[in-house]
Amino acid sequence: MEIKINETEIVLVCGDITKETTDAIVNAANERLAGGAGVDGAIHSAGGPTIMAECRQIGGCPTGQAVITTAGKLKAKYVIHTVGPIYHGGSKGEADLLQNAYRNSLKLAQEKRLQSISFPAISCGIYGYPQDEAARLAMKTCIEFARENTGIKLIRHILFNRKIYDIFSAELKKMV
Ligand code: AR6
Repeated sequence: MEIKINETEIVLVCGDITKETTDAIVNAANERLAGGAGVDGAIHSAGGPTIMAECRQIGGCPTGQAVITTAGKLKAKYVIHTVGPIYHGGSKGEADLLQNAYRNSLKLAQEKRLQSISFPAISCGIYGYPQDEAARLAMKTCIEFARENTGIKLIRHILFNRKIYDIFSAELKKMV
């Protein structure tokens, strides 16, 4: 599914983010940038050790913020590492933190003058965010960003299976 907001295309696809050829891919990391399972593990294992070496230099990333490294052996040029919230029931600021993770990743890409970026479904795996609510916030934040900013021409959301693709598509359809 795809929509266009001003100059920016927002695209949802099923797939593996490590195969993406956008300028940047986003990693759903942890605050220590220590690597892990899920999409984080997949990115470090496909990209090779230089990404982790750069993460060690950076040292960490608070929840909702984003940092950037090169992308090692991946086709993308950069990896933007952001940290989504761990879901604790919804009353611990999780919604703001999740929106910040998307917004700060987009801002960083824009500052670096990147034109295209791919996101995974941040916090939708190990961090336990309810997927429909996470999808709504992801779509809302990207649409708002596209309305207010130019420069990024393509925002792709790479959903790892059909179930989460359908959840993201349903939320996007409600907004257009
Ligand atoms: N491409 C696209 N999406 C993927 C891929 C892939 N190759 N692999 C998994 N996903 P998760 P989180 C999906 O758990 O919830 C790590 O250990 C997955 O199916 O990767 O933000 C970190 O180090 C799910 O839909 O991220 C942190 O400690 C989505 O990506 C913690 O997990 C996100 O799931 C972060 O947890």
